[in-house]
Amino acid sequence: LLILLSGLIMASCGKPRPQLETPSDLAASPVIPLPASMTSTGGGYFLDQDTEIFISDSSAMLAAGALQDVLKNQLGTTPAIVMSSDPDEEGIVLRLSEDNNGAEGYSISITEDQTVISSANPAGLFYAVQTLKQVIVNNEKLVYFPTGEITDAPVYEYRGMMLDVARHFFTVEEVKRTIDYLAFYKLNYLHLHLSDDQGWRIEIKSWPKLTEIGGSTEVGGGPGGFYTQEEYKDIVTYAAEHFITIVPEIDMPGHTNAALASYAELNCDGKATELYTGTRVGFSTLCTDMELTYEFLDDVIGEISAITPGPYFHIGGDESHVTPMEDYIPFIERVQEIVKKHGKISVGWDEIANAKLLEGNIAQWWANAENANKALAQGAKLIISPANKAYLDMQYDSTSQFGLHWAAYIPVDSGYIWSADKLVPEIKRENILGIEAPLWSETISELDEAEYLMFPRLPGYAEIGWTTEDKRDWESYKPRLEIHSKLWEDMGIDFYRSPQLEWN
Ligand code: TNX
Repeated sequence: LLILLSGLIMASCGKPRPQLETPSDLAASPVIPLPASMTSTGGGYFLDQDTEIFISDSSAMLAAGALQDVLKNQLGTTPAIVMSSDPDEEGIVLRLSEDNNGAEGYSISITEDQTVISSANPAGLFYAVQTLKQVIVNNEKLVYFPTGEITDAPVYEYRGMMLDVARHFFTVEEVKRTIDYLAFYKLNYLHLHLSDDQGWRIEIKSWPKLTEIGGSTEVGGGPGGFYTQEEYKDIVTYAAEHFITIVPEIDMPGHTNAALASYAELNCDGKATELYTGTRVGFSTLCTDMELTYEFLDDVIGEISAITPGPYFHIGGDESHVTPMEDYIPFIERVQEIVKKHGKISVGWDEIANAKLLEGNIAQWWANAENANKALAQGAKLIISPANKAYLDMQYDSTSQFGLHWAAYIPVDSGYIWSADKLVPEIKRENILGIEAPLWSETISELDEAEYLMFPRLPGYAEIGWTTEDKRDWESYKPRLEIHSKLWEDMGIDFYRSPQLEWN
Protein backbone atom coordinates (compact mmCIF):
# COMPACT_ATOMS: atom_id res chain seq x y z
CA LEU A 1 0.00 0.00 0.00
CA LEU A 2 2.88 2.37 0.89
CA ILE A 3 4.50 1.79 -2.47
CA LEU A 4 1.22 2.42 -4.11
CA LEU A 5 0.60 5.67 -2.20
CA SER A 6 4.12 6.98 -2.74
CA GLY A 7 3.60 6.43 -6.42
CA LEU A 8 0.50 8.60 -6.61
CA ILE A 9 0.79 11.73 -8.66
CA MET A 10 -1.77 14.28 -9.65
CA ALA A 11 -3.22 13.66 -13.05
CA SER A 12 -4.20 16.56 -15.29
CA CYS A 13 -7.84 16.17 -14.37
CA GLY A 14 -6.98 16.64 -10.74
CA LYS A 15 -7.54 13.06 -9.75
CA PRO A 16 -4.63 11.16 -8.19
CA ARG A 17 -3.27 8.63 -10.62
CA PRO A 18 -1.21 5.59 -9.59
CA GLN A 19 2.15 5.04 -11.26
CA LEU A 20 3.70 1.79 -12.32
CA GLU A 21 6.99 0.81 -10.70
CA THR A 22 8.21 -0.84 -13.86
CA PRO A 23 6.95 -0.08 -17.34
CA SER A 24 4.12 -2.23 -18.60
CA ASP A 25 4.40 -4.18 -21.85
CA LEU A 26 1.13 -4.55 -23.71
CA ALA A 27 2.85 -6.24 -26.66
CA ALA A 28 3.98 -9.11 -24.42
CA SER A 29 0.42 -9.99 -23.39
CA PRO A 30 -0.38 -13.71 -23.66
CA VAL A 31 -3.24 -13.27 -26.14
CA ILE A 32 -4.56 -16.29 -28.07
CA PRO A 33 -5.20 -16.03 -30.97
CA LEU A 34 -2.27 -13.68 -31.37
CA PRO A 35 -3.41 -10.25 -32.64
CA ALA A 36 -2.15 -8.83 -35.92
CA SER A 37 -0.30 -6.02 -34.15
CA MET A 38 0.41 -4.98 -30.55
CA THR A 39 2.62 -2.06 -29.52
CA SER A 40 3.51 -0.87 -26.03
CA THR A 41 3.91 2.61 -24.58
CA GLY A 42 4.78 1.39 -21.08
CA GLY A 43 2.15 3.12 -18.95
CA GLY A 44 -1.07 2.10 -17.27
CA TYR A 45 -4.71 2.99 -17.68
CA PHE A 46 -5.94 2.49 -14.14
CA LEU A 47 -9.37 1.20 -13.31
CA ASP A 48 -11.19 2.03 -10.12
CA GLN A 49 -14.65 2.19 -8.58
CA ASP A 50 -15.49 5.19 -10.80
CA THR A 51 -14.47 3.66 -14.13
CA GLU A 52 -17.34 3.76 -16.60
CA ILE A 53 -18.00 2.08 -19.93
CA PHE A 54 -19.33 4.38 -22.67
CA ILE A 55 -21.30 3.18 -25.65
CA SER A 56 -22.98 5.27 -28.33
CA ASP A 57 -25.26 2.58 -29.71
CA SER A 58 -27.28 -0.17 -28.07
CA SER A 59 -25.77 -2.74 -30.46
CA ALA A 60 -22.55 -2.40 -28.43
CA MET A 61 -24.41 -3.64 -25.36
CA LEU A 62 -23.33 -7.31 -25.60
CA ALA A 63 -19.66 -6.33 -25.70
CA ALA A 64 -20.18 -3.77 -22.92
CA GLY A 65 -21.90 -6.40 -20.78
CA ALA A 66 -19.05 -8.86 -21.35
CA LEU A 67 -16.56 -6.16 -20.34
CA GLN A 68 -18.61 -5.35 -17.27
CA ASP A 69 -18.40 -9.01 -16.20
CA VAL A 70 -14.62 -9.06 -16.62
CA LEU A 71 -14.10 -5.87 -14.63
CA LYS A 72 -16.53 -6.87 -11.91
CA ASN A 73 -14.22 -9.77 -11.09
CA GLN A 74 -11.17 -7.53 -10.95
CA LEU A 75 -12.66 -4.49 -9.20
CA GLY A 76 -15.27 -5.97 -6.94
CA THR A 77 -17.71 -3.32 -8.19
CA THR A 78 -19.70 -3.26 -11.39
CA PRO A 79 -18.74 -0.42 -13.74
CA ALA A 80 -21.70 1.49 -15.11
CA ILE A 81 -22.55 1.39 -18.81
CA VAL A 82 -23.30 4.94 -19.97
CA MET A 83 -24.81 6.06 -23.28
CA SER A 84 -22.71 8.82 -24.80
CA SER A 85 -21.57 9.76 -28.26
CA ASP A 86 -18.71 11.96 -27.01
CA PRO A 87 -15.52 10.21 -28.23
CA ASP A 88 -13.42 11.96 -25.58
CA GLU A 89 -15.09 10.49 -22.51
CA GLU A 90 -12.54 9.56 -19.84
CA GLY A 91 -13.33 5.91 -19.46
CA ILE A 92 -13.58 2.85 -21.62
CA VAL A 93 -15.18 3.93 -24.86
CA LEU A 94 -16.72 1.32 -27.17
CA ARG A 95 -17.15 2.85 -30.56
CA LEU A 96 -18.75 1.53 -33.73
CA SER A 97 -16.93 3.21 -36.55
CA GLU A 98 -16.61 2.81 -40.26
CA ASP A 99 -12.91 2.15 -39.96
CA ASN A 100 -10.64 -0.55 -41.26
CA ASN A 101 -10.13 -4.09 -40.10
CA GLY A 102 -13.00 -5.79 -41.95
CA ALA A 103 -16.20 -7.23 -40.56
CA GLU A 104 -14.73 -8.80 -37.41
CA GLY A 105 -11.60 -6.73 -36.82
CA TYR A 106 -11.12 -4.22 -34.04
CA SER A 107 -8.62 -1.85 -32.55
CA ILE A 108 -7.84 -1.00 -28.94
CA SER A 109 -6.07 2.21 -28.09
CA ILE A 110 -5.01 2.62 -24.47
CA THR A 111 -3.60 5.82 -23.01
CA GLU A 112 -3.35 6.86 -19.38
CA ASP A 113 -6.62 8.79 -19.73
CA GLN A 114 -8.77 6.61 -21.86
CA THR A 115 -9.28 3.19 -23.43
CA VAL A 116 -10.94 3.30 -26.84
CA ILE A 117 -12.16 0.13 -28.51
CA SER A 118 -13.42 0.46 -32.03
CA SER A 119 -14.79 -1.84 -34.66
CA ALA A 120 -17.07 -1.69 -37.66
CA ASN A 121 -19.39 -4.25 -36.03
CA PRO A 122 -20.51 -5.41 -32.59
CA ALA A 123 -18.62 -8.70 -33.10
CA GLY A 124 -15.31 -6.85 -33.26
CA LEU A 125 -16.08 -5.02 -30.00
CA PHE A 126 -16.83 -8.37 -28.39
CA TYR A 127 -13.53 -9.82 -29.65
CA ALA A 128 -11.69 -6.78 -28.27
CA VAL A 129 -13.16 -7.57 -24.85
CA GLN A 130 -11.91 -11.17 -25.10
CA THR A 131 -8.47 -9.76 -25.88
CA LEU A 132 -8.56 -7.40 -22.87
CA LYS A 133 -9.55 -10.28 -20.61
CA GLN A 134 -6.36 -12.05 -21.64
CA VAL A 135 -4.24 -8.89 -21.42
CA ILE A 136 -4.97 -8.56 -17.69
CA VAL A 137 -4.53 -12.24 -16.83
CA ASN A 138 -1.29 -11.59 -14.93
CA ASN A 139 -2.23 -8.38 -13.26
CA GLU A 140 -3.39 -9.18 -9.81
CA LYS A 141 -2.53 -6.26 -7.52
CA LEU A 142 -2.93 -3.05 -9.48
CA VAL A 143 -5.85 -3.15 -11.83
CA TYR A 144 -4.81 -1.44 -15.03
CA PHE A 145 -4.59 -1.94 -18.74
CA PRO A 146 -1.05 -1.59 -20.10
CA THR A 147 -0.98 1.34 -22.53
CA GLY A 148 -0.39 0.98 -26.25
CA GLU A 149 -2.24 -0.10 -29.36
CA ILE A 150 -3.71 -3.33 -30.64
CA THR A 151 -5.11 -3.74 -34.12
CA ASP A 152 -6.49 -7.08 -35.13
CA ALA A 153 -8.56 -8.99 -37.68
CA PRO A 154 -9.03 -12.67 -38.53
CA VAL A 155 -7.56 -14.45 -41.54
CA TYR A 156 -10.59 -16.71 -42.08
CA GLU A 157 -14.27 -15.84 -41.77
CA TYR A 158 -15.25 -19.37 -40.61
CA ARG A 159 -13.58 -20.53 -37.39
CA GLY A 160 -15.42 -23.46 -35.96
CA MET A 161 -15.69 -26.46 -33.74
CA MET A 162 -18.04 -29.42 -34.16
CA LEU A 163 -19.63 -31.23 -31.25
CA ASP A 164 -21.07 -34.70 -31.89
CA VAL A 165 -24.16 -34.80 -29.68
CA ALA A 166 -25.40 -37.94 -31.48
CA ARG A 167 -22.96 -40.66 -30.33
CA HIS A 168 -23.35 -39.36 -26.80
CA PHE A 169 -25.87 -36.71 -25.90
CA PHE A 170 -24.71 -33.42 -24.38
CA THR A 171 -27.18 -31.28 -22.42
CA VAL A 172 -28.13 -27.69 -23.22
CA GLU A 173 -26.00 -26.53 -20.29
CA GLU A 174 -22.99 -28.47 -21.59
CA VAL A 175 -23.43 -26.97 -25.05
CA LYS A 176 -23.61 -23.48 -23.52
CA ARG A 177 -20.34 -24.01 -21.63
CA THR A 178 -18.77 -25.13 -24.92
CA ILE A 179 -20.04 -21.91 -26.51
CA ASP A 180 -18.36 -19.92 -23.70
CA TYR A 181 -15.04 -21.56 -24.51
CA LEU A 182 -15.37 -20.93 -28.25
CA ALA A 183 -16.25 -17.27 -27.67
CA PHE A 184 -13.23 -16.75 -25.44
CA TYR A 185 -10.99 -17.81 -28.35
CA LYS A 186 -12.93 -15.84 -31.00
CA LEU A 187 -14.29 -18.93 -32.73
CA ASN A 188 -17.53 -18.03 -34.47
CA TYR A 189 -19.24 -21.26 -35.61
CA LEU A 190 -20.48 -24.24 -33.61
CA HIS A 191 -21.44 -27.16 -35.84
CA LEU A 192 -23.80 -29.56 -34.03
CA HIS A 193 -23.81 -33.14 -35.34
CA LEU A 194 -27.48 -33.75 -34.49
CA SER A 195 -28.09 -37.22 -35.90
CA ASP A 196 -26.23 -40.44 -36.48
CA ASP A 197 -26.71 -44.21 -36.30
CA GLN A 198 -26.86 -44.10 -32.51
CA GLY A 199 -29.17 -41.17 -31.93
CA TRP A 200 -31.49 -38.48 -33.25
CA ARG A 201 -31.13 -35.36 -31.11
CA ILE A 202 -33.58 -32.71 -32.31
CA GLU A 203 -37.35 -32.62 -32.12
CA ILE A 204 -39.07 -32.75 -35.51
CA LYS A 205 -42.75 -31.98 -34.89
CA SER A 206 -44.00 -33.73 -38.03
CA TRP A 207 -41.98 -36.91 -37.27
CA PRO A 208 -42.19 -37.27 -33.47
CA LYS A 209 -40.84 -40.83 -33.25
CA LEU A 210 -37.41 -39.62 -34.39
CA THR A 211 -36.76 -38.40 -30.87
CA GLU A 212 -39.15 -40.73 -29.00
CA ILE A 213 -37.41 -43.80 -30.41
CA GLY A 214 -34.30 -42.50 -32.17
CA GLY A 215 -33.36 -40.21 -29.29
CA SER A 216 -33.78 -42.86 -26.60
CA THR A 217 -30.25 -44.24 -26.47
CA GLU A 218 -26.59 -43.59 -27.34
CA VAL A 219 -23.24 -45.35 -27.65
CA GLY A 220 -22.93 -47.83 -24.81
CA GLY A 221 -26.71 -48.04 -24.32
CA GLY A 222 -27.17 -45.00 -22.04
CA PRO A 223 -30.40 -43.00 -22.01
CA GLY A 224 -29.52 -40.60 -24.85
CA GLY A 225 -31.64 -37.47 -25.04
CA PHE A 226 -32.65 -34.75 -27.47
CA TYR A 227 -33.30 -31.03 -27.73
CA THR A 228 -36.85 -29.79 -28.07
CA GLN A 229 -37.15 -27.06 -30.68
CA GLU A 230 -37.46 -24.55 -27.81
CA GLU A 231 -34.20 -25.82 -26.33
CA TYR A 232 -32.48 -25.65 -29.70
CA LYS A 233 -33.67 -22.05 -30.09
CA ASP A 234 -32.29 -21.32 -26.63
CA ILE A 235 -28.88 -22.67 -27.76
CA VAL A 236 -29.06 -20.60 -30.97
CA THR A 237 -29.84 -17.43 -28.98
CA TYR A 238 -27.11 -18.05 -26.43
CA ALA A 239 -24.66 -18.65 -29.26
CA ALA A 240 -25.72 -15.42 -31.02
CA GLU A 241 -25.14 -13.48 -27.80
CA HIS A 242 -21.56 -14.76 -28.04
CA PHE A 243 -21.29 -13.97 -31.78
CA ILE A 244 -21.41 -17.65 -32.64
CA THR A 245 -23.53 -19.13 -35.42
CA ILE A 246 -24.95 -22.63 -35.08
CA VAL A 247 -24.56 -24.99 -38.06
CA PRO A 248 -27.03 -27.88 -37.67
CA GLU A 249 -26.10 -31.20 -39.26
CA ILE A 250 -28.44 -34.00 -40.22
CA ASP A 251 -26.12 -36.68 -41.59
CA MET A 252 -27.39 -38.53 -44.70
CA PRO A 253 -27.84 -40.80 -46.57
CA GLY A 254 -25.55 -42.90 -44.33
CA HIS A 255 -25.29 -42.52 -40.54
CA THR A 256 -29.09 -42.74 -40.40
CA ASN A 257 -29.87 -45.84 -38.37
CA ALA A 258 -31.60 -43.86 -35.60
CA ALA A 259 -34.13 -42.52 -38.13
CA LEU A 260 -34.50 -45.93 -39.80
CA ALA A 261 -35.21 -47.52 -36.40
CA SER A 262 -37.85 -44.87 -35.64
CA TYR A 263 -39.93 -45.22 -38.84
CA ALA A 264 -40.37 -48.56 -40.63
CA GLU A 265 -41.65 -46.79 -43.74
CA LEU A 266 -38.29 -45.04 -44.31
CA ASN A 267 -36.69 -48.43 -45.00
CA CYS A 268 -36.67 -49.91 -48.53
CA ASP A 269 -38.02 -53.18 -47.11
CA GLY A 270 -40.59 -51.45 -44.87
CA LYS A 271 -39.09 -52.92 -41.70
CA ALA A 272 -37.68 -50.78 -38.90
CA THR A 273 -34.05 -51.50 -37.99
CA GLU A 274 -32.90 -52.12 -34.40
CA LEU A 275 -31.52 -49.25 -32.37
CA TYR A 276 -27.72 -49.29 -32.45
CA THR A 277 -25.36 -48.50 -29.56
CA GLY A 278 -22.00 -49.63 -30.95
CA THR A 279 -19.37 -47.54 -32.77
CA ARG A 280 -19.19 -49.03 -36.26
CA VAL A 281 -19.75 -46.68 -39.20
CA GLY A 282 -20.95 -47.06 -42.78
CA PHE A 283 -23.73 -49.67 -42.48
CA SER A 284 -26.93 -47.62 -42.82
CA THR A 285 -28.54 -45.73 -45.68
CA LEU A 286 -31.74 -43.91 -46.43
CA CYS A 287 -33.78 -45.44 -49.25
CA THR A 288 -32.62 -43.08 -52.00
CA ASP A 289 -35.10 -44.06 -54.73
CA MET A 290 -38.23 -43.75 -52.61
CA GLU A 291 -40.29 -40.55 -52.79
CA LEU A 292 -41.14 -40.64 -49.07
CA THR A 293 -37.44 -40.16 -48.27
CA TYR A 294 -37.52 -36.72 -49.87
CA GLU A 295 -40.82 -35.76 -48.21
CA PHE A 296 -39.22 -36.75 -44.92
CA LEU A 297 -36.10 -34.69 -45.63
CA ASP A 298 -38.17 -31.72 -46.75
CA ASP A 299 -39.95 -31.76 -43.37
CA VAL A 300 -36.75 -32.24 -41.37
CA ILE A 301 -34.70 -29.64 -43.25
CA GLY A 302 -37.68 -27.23 -43.28
CA GLU A 303 -38.34 -27.45 -39.53
CA ILE A 304 -34.68 -27.06 -38.58
CA SER A 305 -34.01 -24.28 -41.10
CA ALA A 306 -36.98 -22.32 -39.74
CA ILE A 307 -35.32 -22.10 -36.31
CA THR A 308 -31.75 -21.64 -37.57
CA PRO A 309 -30.85 -18.01 -38.34
CA GLY A 310 -27.37 -18.88 -39.70
CA PRO A 311 -26.76 -19.38 -43.43
CA TYR A 312 -25.61 -23.02 -43.37
CA PHE A 313 -27.29 -26.43 -43.20
CA HIS A 314 -24.89 -29.39 -43.00
CA ILE A 315 -26.11 -32.46 -44.89
CA GLY A 316 -23.34 -34.85 -43.78
CA GLY A 317 -22.78 -37.15 -46.74
CA ASP A 318 -19.82 -39.02 -45.24
CA GLU A 319 -19.08 -42.73 -45.16
CA SER A 320 -22.21 -43.83 -47.03
CA HIS A 321 -20.54 -47.16 -47.73
CA VAL A 322 -23.75 -49.06 -48.43
CA THR A 323 -25.20 -46.45 -50.79
CA PRO A 324 -24.03 -47.23 -54.36
CA MET A 325 -22.36 -44.18 -55.95
CA GLU A 326 -25.01 -44.11 -58.69
CA ASP A 327 -27.63 -43.59 -55.95
CA TYR A 328 -25.50 -41.35 -53.76
CA ILE A 329 -24.89 -38.71 -56.44
CA PRO A 330 -28.53 -37.97 -57.39
CA PHE A 331 -29.45 -38.10 -53.70
CA ILE A 332 -26.91 -35.40 -52.77
CA GLU A 333 -27.97 -33.30 -55.75
CA ARG A 334 -31.64 -33.48 -54.79
CA VAL A 335 -30.99 -32.76 -51.11
CA GLN A 336 -29.03 -29.62 -52.01
CA GLU A 337 -32.15 -28.38 -53.83
CA ILE A 338 -34.28 -28.99 -50.73
CA VAL A 339 -31.79 -27.10 -48.56
CA LYS A 340 -31.76 -24.24 -51.04
CA LYS A 341 -35.56 -24.14 -51.10
CA HIS A 342 -35.46 -23.61 -47.34
CA GLY A 343 -33.08 -20.69 -47.76
CA LYS A 344 -29.85 -22.31 -46.65
CA ILE A 345 -26.43 -23.05 -48.10
CA SER A 346 -25.45 -26.75 -47.99
CA VAL A 347 -22.26 -27.85 -46.31
CA GLY A 348 -21.22 -31.49 -46.56
CA TRP A 349 -18.25 -33.74 -45.75
CA ASP A 350 -15.80 -33.99 -48.65
CA GLU A 351 -17.52 -36.98 -50.31
CA ILE A 352 -20.34 -34.69 -51.52
CA ALA A 353 -17.91 -33.32 -54.13
CA ASN A 354 -18.60 -36.52 -56.11
CA ALA A 355 -21.96 -34.92 -56.87
CA LYS A 356 -22.56 -31.67 -58.70
CA LEU A 357 -22.47 -28.94 -56.08
CA LEU A 358 -24.86 -26.04 -56.27
CA GLU A 359 -23.17 -22.66 -56.52
CA GLY A 360 -22.01 -21.38 -53.15
CA ASN A 361 -22.18 -24.74 -51.40
CA ILE A 362 -19.30 -25.80 -49.20
CA ALA A 363 -17.30 -29.03 -48.87
CA GLN A 364 -15.61 -29.91 -45.59
CA TRP A 365 -12.30 -31.67 -46.13
CA TRP A 366 -11.78 -34.28 -43.43
CA ALA A 367 -10.05 -37.23 -45.07
CA ASN A 368 -9.71 -37.08 -48.80
CA ALA A 369 -7.68 -34.42 -50.62
CA GLU A 370 -8.92 -35.81 -53.93
CA ASN A 371 -12.49 -35.03 -52.94
CA ALA A 372 -11.41 -31.57 -51.79
CA ASN A 373 -9.88 -31.01 -55.24
CA LYS A 374 -13.11 -32.15 -56.91
CA ALA A 375 -14.92 -29.51 -54.89
CA LEU A 376 -12.39 -26.85 -55.91
CA ALA A 377 -12.74 -27.83 -59.56
CA GLN A 378 -16.43 -26.95 -59.19
CA GLY A 379 -15.59 -23.60 -57.66
CA ALA A 380 -16.73 -24.56 -54.16
CA LYS A 381 -15.07 -23.18 -51.06
CA LEU A 382 -13.70 -25.48 -48.39
CA ILE A 383 -13.81 -25.86 -44.65
CA ILE A 384 -10.52 -27.44 -43.63
CA SER A 385 -10.71 -30.19 -40.98
CA PRO A 386 -8.04 -32.79 -41.74
CA ALA A 387 -8.56 -35.69 -39.34
CA ASN A 388 -4.83 -36.19 -38.70
CA LYS A 389 -4.39 -32.56 -37.63
CA ALA A 390 -7.72 -31.07 -36.58
CA TYR A 391 -9.76 -33.89 -35.02
CA LEU A 392 -10.24 -33.13 -31.35
CA ASP A 393 -11.30 -36.73 -30.73
CA MET A 394 -7.85 -38.06 -31.65
CA GLN A 395 -5.79 -39.12 -28.63
CA TYR A 396 -2.81 -36.98 -27.64
CA ASP A 397 -0.70 -40.13 -27.43
CA SER A 398 -1.13 -43.82 -26.70
CA THR A 399 -1.68 -43.15 -22.98
CA SER A 400 -4.60 -40.71 -23.43
CA GLN A 401 -7.63 -41.60 -21.38
CA PHE A 402 -10.17 -40.64 -24.06
CA GLY A 403 -10.19 -40.51 -27.83
CA LEU A 404 -9.43 -42.62 -30.89
CA HIS A 405 -6.32 -42.81 -33.05
CA TRP A 406 -7.42 -44.06 -36.47
CA ALA A 407 -6.15 -40.88 -38.16
CA ALA A 408 -3.19 -40.03 -35.89
CA TYR A 409 -2.11 -39.27 -32.38
CA ILE A 410 -2.29 -35.49 -32.13
CA PRO A 411 -0.10 -34.08 -29.37
CA VAL A 412 -0.49 -30.37 -28.62
CA ASP A 413 2.37 -29.22 -30.87
CA SER A 414 1.28 -31.28 -33.87
CA GLY A 415 -2.28 -29.93 -33.55
CA TYR A 416 -0.85 -26.41 -33.73
CA ILE A 417 1.93 -26.65 -36.30
CA TRP A 418 0.14 -26.63 -39.66
CA SER A 419 -1.58 -24.21 -42.00
CA ALA A 420 -4.86 -24.70 -43.82
CA ASP A 421 -3.47 -23.33 -47.08
CA LYS A 422 -0.26 -25.40 -47.03
CA LEU A 423 -1.65 -28.93 -46.76
CA VAL A 424 -1.71 -29.59 -50.51
CA PRO A 425 -0.52 -27.30 -53.30
CA GLU A 426 -3.92 -26.96 -54.98
CA ILE A 427 -5.73 -25.52 -51.97
CA LYS A 428 -4.92 -21.87 -51.46
CA ARG A 429 -6.12 -19.29 -49.01
CA GLU A 430 -8.76 -17.90 -51.38
CA ASN A 431 -10.34 -21.38 -51.70
CA ILE A 432 -10.80 -21.66 -47.97
CA LEU A 433 -13.82 -20.46 -46.03
CA GLY A 434 -12.13 -21.42 -42.80
CA ILE A 435 -11.18 -24.20 -40.45
CA GLU A 436 -13.09 -26.41 -38.05
CA ALA A 437 -12.01 -28.82 -35.32
CA PRO A 438 -14.54 -31.67 -34.99
CA LEU A 439 -15.07 -33.42 -31.67
CA TRP A 440 -16.65 -36.84 -32.23
CA SER A 441 -18.07 -38.41 -29.11
CA GLU A 442 -17.74 -42.19 -29.34
CA THR A 443 -15.40 -42.15 -26.31
CA ILE A 444 -16.76 -39.21 -24.31
CA SER A 445 -20.14 -38.64 -22.70
CA GLU A 446 -19.67 -35.67 -20.39
CA LEU A 447 -18.39 -32.13 -20.54
CA ASP A 448 -15.27 -32.73 -18.44
CA GLU A 449 -14.27 -35.52 -20.85
CA ALA A 450 -14.86 -33.18 -23.79
CA GLU A 451 -12.73 -30.57 -22.00
CA TYR A 452 -9.88 -33.07 -21.69
CA LEU A 453 -9.79 -33.42 -25.47
CA MET A 454 -10.43 -29.71 -26.20
CA PHE A 455 -7.81 -28.26 -23.86
CA PRO A 456 -5.00 -27.50 -24.53
CA ARG A 457 -5.67 -28.08 -28.26
CA LEU A 458 -8.69 -25.90 -29.04
CA PRO A 459 -6.86 -22.54 -28.61
CA GLY A 460 -4.37 -23.72 -31.26
CA TYR A 461 -7.13 -24.22 -33.82
CA ALA A 462 -8.47 -20.78 -32.96
CA GLU A 463 -5.03 -19.29 -33.66
CA ILE A 464 -4.66 -21.19 -36.95
CA GLY A 465 -8.02 -19.77 -38.05
CA TRP A 466 -7.37 -16.20 -36.91
CA THR A 467 -3.67 -15.30 -37.00
CA THR A 468 -1.57 -14.85 -40.13
CA GLU A 469 0.95 -17.60 -40.72
CA ASP A 470 4.03 -15.37 -40.40
CA LYS A 471 3.06 -14.57 -36.79
CA ARG A 472 2.46 -18.15 -35.72
CA ASP A 473 5.17 -20.29 -34.23
CA TRP A 474 5.31 -22.89 -31.50
CA GLU A 475 7.97 -21.12 -29.45
CA SER A 476 5.84 -17.97 -29.15
CA TYR A 477 2.63 -19.91 -28.70
CA LYS A 478 3.76 -22.35 -26.01
CA PRO A 479 4.38 -19.84 -23.17
CA ARG A 480 1.11 -18.07 -23.93
CA LEU A 481 -0.71 -21.38 -23.79
CA GLU A 482 0.93 -22.25 -20.47
CA ILE A 483 -0.31 -18.98 -18.95
CA HIS A 484 -3.83 -19.77 -20.14
CA SER A 485 -4.01 -22.76 -17.81
CA LYS A 486 -4.69 -20.21 -15.05
CA LEU A 487 -7.73 -19.00 -16.97
CA TRP A 488 -8.91 -22.56 -17.53
CA GLU A 489 -8.67 -23.21 -13.82
CA ASP A 490 -10.75 -20.09 -13.13
CA MET A 491 -13.31 -21.30 -15.68
CA GLY A 492 -13.41 -24.79 -14.14
CA ILE A 493 -12.04 -26.48 -17.26
CA ASP A 494 -10.64 -30.02 -16.80
CA PHE A 495 -7.72 -29.72 -19.19
CA TYR A 496 -5.14 -32.34 -20.07
CA ARG A 497 -1.75 -31.62 -18.51
CA SER A 498 0.28 -32.42 -21.60
CA PRO A 499 3.94 -33.25 -20.84
CA GLN A 500 4.85 -31.00 -23.79
CA LEU A 501 4.03 -27.94 -21.69
CA GLU A 502 5.23 -26.58 -18.38
CA TRP A 503 2.44 -26.11 -15.89
CA ASN A 504 2.83 -23.74 -12.95
C1 TNX B 1 -15.11 -40.52 -39.01
S1 TNX B 1 -15.20 -37.75 -39.85
C2 TNX B 1 -16.42 -40.05 -39.08
C3 TNX B 1 -17.26 -40.10 -37.89
C4 TNX B 1 -16.55 -40.72 -36.73
C5 TNX B 1 -15.14 -40.22 -36.67
C6 TNX B 1 -14.38 -40.69 -35.47
C7 TNX B 1 -16.45 -38.20 -40.53
C8 TNX B 1 -17.00 -37.30 -41.51
N1 TNX B 1 -16.94 -39.38 -40.17
O1 TNX B 1 -18.45 -40.79 -38.18
O2 TNX B 1 -17.23 -40.35 -35.56
O3 TNX B 1 -14.48 -40.68 -37.83
O4 TNX B 1 -13.13 -40.08 -35.39
